[in-house]
Amino acid sequence: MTSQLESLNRWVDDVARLTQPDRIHWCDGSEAENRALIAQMEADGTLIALNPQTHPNCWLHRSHPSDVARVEHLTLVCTKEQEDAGPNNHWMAPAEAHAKIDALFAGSMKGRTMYVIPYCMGPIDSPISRCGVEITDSPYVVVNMRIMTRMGAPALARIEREGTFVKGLHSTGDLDPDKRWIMHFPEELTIKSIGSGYGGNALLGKKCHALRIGSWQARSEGWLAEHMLILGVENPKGEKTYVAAAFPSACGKTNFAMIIPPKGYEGWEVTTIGDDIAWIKPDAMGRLHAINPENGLFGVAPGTNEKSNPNALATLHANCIFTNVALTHDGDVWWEGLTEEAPSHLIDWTGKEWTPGCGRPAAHPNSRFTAPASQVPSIDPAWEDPAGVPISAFIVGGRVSKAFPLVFQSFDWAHGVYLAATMGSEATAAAVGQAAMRRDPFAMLPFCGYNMGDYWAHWLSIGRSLPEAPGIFRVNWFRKDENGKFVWPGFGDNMRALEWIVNRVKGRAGAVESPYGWVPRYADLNWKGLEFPKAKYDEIVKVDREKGLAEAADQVAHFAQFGDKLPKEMELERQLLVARLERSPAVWELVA
Ligand code: TSX
Ligand code: MN
Repeated sequence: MTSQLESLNRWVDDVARLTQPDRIHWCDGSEAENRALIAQMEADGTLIALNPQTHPNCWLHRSHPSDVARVEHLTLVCTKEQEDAGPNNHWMAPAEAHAKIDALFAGSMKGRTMYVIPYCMGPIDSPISRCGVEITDSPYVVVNMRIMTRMGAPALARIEREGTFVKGLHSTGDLDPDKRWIMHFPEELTIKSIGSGYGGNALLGKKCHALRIGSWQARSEGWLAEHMLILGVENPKGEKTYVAAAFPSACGKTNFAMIIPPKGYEGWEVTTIGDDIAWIKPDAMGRLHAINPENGLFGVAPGTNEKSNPNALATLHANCIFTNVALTHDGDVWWEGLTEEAPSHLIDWTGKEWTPGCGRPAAHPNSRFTAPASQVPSIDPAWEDPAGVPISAFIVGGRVSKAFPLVFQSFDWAHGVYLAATMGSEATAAAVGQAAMRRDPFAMLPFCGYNMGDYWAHWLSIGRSLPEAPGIFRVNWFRKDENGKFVWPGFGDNMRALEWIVNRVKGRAGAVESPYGWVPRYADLNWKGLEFPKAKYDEIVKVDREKGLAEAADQVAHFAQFGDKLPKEMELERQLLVARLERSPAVWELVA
């Protein structure tokens, strides 16, 4: 088979000449094709069938033990000018990068089949969606791409119609960590990845296309490609509000995307549009509309359980691929945190016998599930709406044990961009005293395909263009008391912060001005169904002046990295925070 599109055929020919596969297979995305690939992988041991009674059409894959995560030091952005990649990216000149990686691609598919995967990021009929073609020699990548993207014939038809697509070339190579590269050429809309079969390195539609190349395209075309979940909140009156939220890793982003309203919230509903990536574009009226460019979840398994995320668990009953989790004797899967007590015997993620207390984790800490988004019980009816959903608020957050209140609203758009540009999580190291912040601006540090200073300027510019900009909020579910215990119950009860956020943007919730931003008073939150006295609330809202000043001082070095790419507004917002803190009491507290 070949395509109607000359440029696509030529590229496929060039790649085949370089990599020398035995066969070329153009993926049509059909059920029959998927079944044949799975049968082949089951036969050669790449996939292990799970129990068809409890997990129909589900498979376990064990990766090479040295190939279990993204590799940031080998992930490059290769722009003509190094300054365009910025201090937030590893950089190599494009000519040198192509030469280096093409040498590794030479003959890398000998004896193997080369798969050509046309895919669409986002609903096939959405003007916000963008297409790509991934060439890979990994059938595991093909079956994962079929869950994670709209893959096959409809995507190819759109590519032929539009004439443009992002080129992604992937080869498993010999999995030698010293011959592993994930290279991005945003100016050529090209990705090249070799030496890893792991999701983030090999499923090129996700982080590589939808975020790194996507953010580059978004900047030049006037939209946003963000590392954000999208959810809908419907109140008992049937009024629906959509928000997008960015959190660094280990903050429970997928859990928040599928939050179940707690006791006291009868008649409320939260629905899920996406759990990882949002493509957001102003419509003709200047309202921001968002789509989820993905078609599935590629979620971290450990910690997922009936309490933390019942919706995710229910998603995993069928048609899923599990990577690097443990296997039970009856063909079921298990991971740390799934149940309080581990089964008495398991096969661990490397295929070895495992018993509780043997000193090794049964599932790899970064083990994953690949699951169709359509199976999420809370999936929003509009999740495939080609127009996207209107975004009323942005939420950003981090994992901080002191200093930052549970929830607060920025004073304006530029202050909101500043709150997101300085967000991060406390480094959990045992270091005593001052906890250092590991900053992850907009949760985009590993995923922004260009200079982060330019990215903040792009956010400022988008805000200026909007007649009614969404509110920007910062949250922190992780404040601890003097004994190191979490004060806020989190999980479903985060709904209380979410309701306040929704009401704020509708202009019907109160707040007071704190040094950090607008904070809800105790009476501004809905406490129905939860015993949470005001004294406890005061603990997670109060602002310690010295901690705040230390935080603001720590931001100086963070900003300095970006030199003259740093928008003036960022440093001015930092100085305004310092000024507010210097005039506040040693401990700023709510009066009412
Ligand atoms: O995902 C989390 N969220 C967001 C949920 C919508 N987690 C899990 C850790 C991140 C992967 C949380 N952990 C959250 C949270 O809001 N909060 C906490 C901290 C916490 C942990 C245990 C308790 C309370 C708070 N203990 C009891 O509830 C008994
Ligand atoms: Mn992510």
